[in-house]
Amino acid sequence: ETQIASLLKSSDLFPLPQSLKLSYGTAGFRGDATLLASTVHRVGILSSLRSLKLAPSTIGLMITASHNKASDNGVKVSDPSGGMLSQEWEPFGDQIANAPSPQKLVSLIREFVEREEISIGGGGEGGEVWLGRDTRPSGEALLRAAEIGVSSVSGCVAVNKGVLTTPQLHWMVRAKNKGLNATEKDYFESLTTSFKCLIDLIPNKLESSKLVLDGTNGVGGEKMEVLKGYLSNLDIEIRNTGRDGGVLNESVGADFVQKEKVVPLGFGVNDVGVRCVSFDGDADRLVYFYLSSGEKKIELLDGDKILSLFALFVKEQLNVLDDGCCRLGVVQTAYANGASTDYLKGLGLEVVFAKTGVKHLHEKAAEFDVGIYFEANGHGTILFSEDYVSLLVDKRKELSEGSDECNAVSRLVAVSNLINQAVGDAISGLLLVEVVLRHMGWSVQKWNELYKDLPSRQVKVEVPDRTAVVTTSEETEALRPLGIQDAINGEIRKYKRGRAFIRPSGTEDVVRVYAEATTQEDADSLGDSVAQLVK
Ligand code: 16G
Ligand code: ZN
Repeated sequence: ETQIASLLKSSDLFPLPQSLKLSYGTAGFRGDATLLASTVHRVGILSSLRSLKLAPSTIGLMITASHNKASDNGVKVSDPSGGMLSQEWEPFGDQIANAPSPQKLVSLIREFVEREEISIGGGGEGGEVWLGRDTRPSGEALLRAAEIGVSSVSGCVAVNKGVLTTPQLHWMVRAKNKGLNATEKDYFESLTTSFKCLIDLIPNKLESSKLVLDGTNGVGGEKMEVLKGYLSNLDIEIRNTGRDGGVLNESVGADFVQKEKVVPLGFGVNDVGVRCVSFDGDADRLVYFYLSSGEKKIELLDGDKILSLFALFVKEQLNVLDDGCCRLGVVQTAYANGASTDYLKGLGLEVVFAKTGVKHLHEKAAEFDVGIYFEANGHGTILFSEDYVSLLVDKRKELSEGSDECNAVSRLVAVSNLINQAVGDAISGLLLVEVVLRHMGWSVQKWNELYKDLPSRQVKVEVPDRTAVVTTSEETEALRPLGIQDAINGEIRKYKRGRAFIRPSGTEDVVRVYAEATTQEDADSLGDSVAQLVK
């Protein structure tokens, strides 16, 4: 009963704003920051319950709205593995976030606690929630709301980890639950150690050229500056750090660069030919680019191209080992450029497709010994199964130091330590791209030539009810409205190498159309005619 009183008391502090209707979408809850205190407070409560349910374990709670505008914010939860909150708990998240009154909220919590058999304050293990936030001005107050929510569940403590990238928090939560060193410093040290190891293993090291980072005026640029202090082997200039008056995500960052295909603010004619990279607002996405002429238009190296580079490198190491027993797989979404899929299949790789949203790709990649996944927008990582890593570590003991096989094994083990095993991470992704380019002796231009993207077009269509569109699990075909897929197929057939699909957005009230063909005119025209079918 004191528990109920405590929940009621803390919920009274955070009334639900009128007309707020939220759903825990592909990226947690997001919205205008001024409306989110009650949501974040309630997600604090949810995180405590999750921690108690899985006791003893630590849960992560991240306050960020990623690539969205600076005045927005959001909240998402990391499970003990460092992965996204289990989908089974999302409906409960929706229910409590929308509960109209503290009384209703408490009764929903009571019901849930009973059903899930969560023991609160029963002398068992306590709960622990680690909190992080990006650099948004609203973050500090929202973090305070989360802390109050977490501690209103008896036996649970909130630990404020301050400003972090999303992948840093996920990494720390994962490490903590594995009983490993789990501070931010440990994160930087783990990355730098494996990066240096990979650089040392490069056979013919050439002088490397400068890399320029667009930090999107957010947390990623700030953290890269810290990391720079640990590294002697990386020539990097960091722009858009947020200190020079720039606004978070405003005409800068990975989302802007990937969607608009133009240079971010702070880049221009002096950068022609230079290797550049953009992070998003919470540094879980990266895309590379370069200017080929003095204009604003860029050559984009998106998630698909990063995936291809990684796949090539991993495959090269596996070939040295002649390791037929390693199941290497790649996971893409329907948005992957058709040319990238052809390229990967041409390498002899197994390519599978997942629904849009990191959790779906992650799940499929985890089925392989080594699973590489990327969304075209730049979110992705490489997952190594624990069994496969121990097999490698054992194997290394039998190999003679300095042999090709030994080096290949060492590279794979170092990659598994460098690349974030919890979620896509712009910082570790950047370090791996830099290693692989140096290993291959490639410029960014040379890397771009792996394959040529097919021209594509994306259209969003506003509809009265986007849930009327239902797709297959890979989102490549529409099952509803009835007959629409036949009509889409009819349009596709009119174009050489035509491909198109529709899907309801998970983050906006629209239906998205993607179209691809051999020329930009054809891709545009296919996109427009499919959009007409949706209207
Ligand atoms: C979210 C997803 C992202 C996906 C995007 C699609 C996470 C962490 N983020 O931002 O992966 O590409 O949604 O948005 O899962 P849409 O459904 O509106 O097209
Ligand atoms: Zn992000």
